[in-house]
Amino acid sequence: MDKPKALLVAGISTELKSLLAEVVELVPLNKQGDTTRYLSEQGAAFELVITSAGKGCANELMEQLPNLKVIFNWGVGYDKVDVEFATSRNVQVTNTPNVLNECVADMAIGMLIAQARCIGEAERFVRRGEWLINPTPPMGQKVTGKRLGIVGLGRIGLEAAKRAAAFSMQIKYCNRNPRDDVDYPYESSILELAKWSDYLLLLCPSTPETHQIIDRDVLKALGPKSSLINIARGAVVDQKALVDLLLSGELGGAALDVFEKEPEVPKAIMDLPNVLLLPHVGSATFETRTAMAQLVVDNVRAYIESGSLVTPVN
Ligand code: 8YV
Repeated sequence: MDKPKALLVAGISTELKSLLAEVVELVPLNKQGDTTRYLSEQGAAFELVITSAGKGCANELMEQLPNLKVIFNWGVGYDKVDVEFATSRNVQVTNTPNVLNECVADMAIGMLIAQARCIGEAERFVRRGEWLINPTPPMGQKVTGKRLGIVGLGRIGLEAAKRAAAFSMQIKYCNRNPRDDVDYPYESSILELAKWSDYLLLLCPSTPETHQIIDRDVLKALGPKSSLINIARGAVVDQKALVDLLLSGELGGAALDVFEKEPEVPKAIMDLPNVLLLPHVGSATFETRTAMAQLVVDNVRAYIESGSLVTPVN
């Protein structure tokens, strides 16, 4: 039997490509010349779209695929897919939850410690040869026993809290609603949580409700002795305010894995020693990316074989 065609609209790993090739005929949109023309001629041939969390699937693209049935998203976050719009067109969306919880939580704590203890800056100090002429390397802030505020205590947040507890950190969290399955104190106001926190860790999804939920007031409340750790999405933070307050010293520091317009990083903070900058690598381990790839393929296979999905979003 012929393999169904799947339109690939984002950059994905070689591993995911070869796993997908076993179940579908993968057609990369960016290799089809004039995409508008291609889609107007061939768009009706695709029921399946493969994409990444970073790229998603624009509404205009969905409109050019009249027979689209499923968008398979390589990533847990699906903020680049308008799920309501997809649902209105009877398009299902899948994501890759759970398999990345541990690695993202590891990285969140790694970022927190790296920023607090100036690991990046100290490493650059050695590489620059500065240690040879300067006997005082950068000095950081203590982590053990400090106050960690978590914005978004979901599946990844719970893993991060578990790790932070092993560092004897005091933990509070803010969610839409308190959880009834944890003992960590709940704080309904992000502003109050920021005031209390030495480190404010963002792990909430990017939705219209969380857009720039970390605004100038929250960042000011966090203050000059505390730091923001963002491994969620750039859109959750008012990036302009973040840059202003880091430059003025009204915010103590930041560890950032995500940005408003990735891969663009604000030039003004590039050289700040109290800022850790990463290229969206929260889930980037061989093990986790393999598990994410496998889950995409499991969804595709289930759909082809039985019309069902393993991890549907809508
Ligand atoms: C991406 C992420 O999935 O899962 C998410 O939501 O942000 C990342 O893990 C990864 O870059 C592959 O698209």
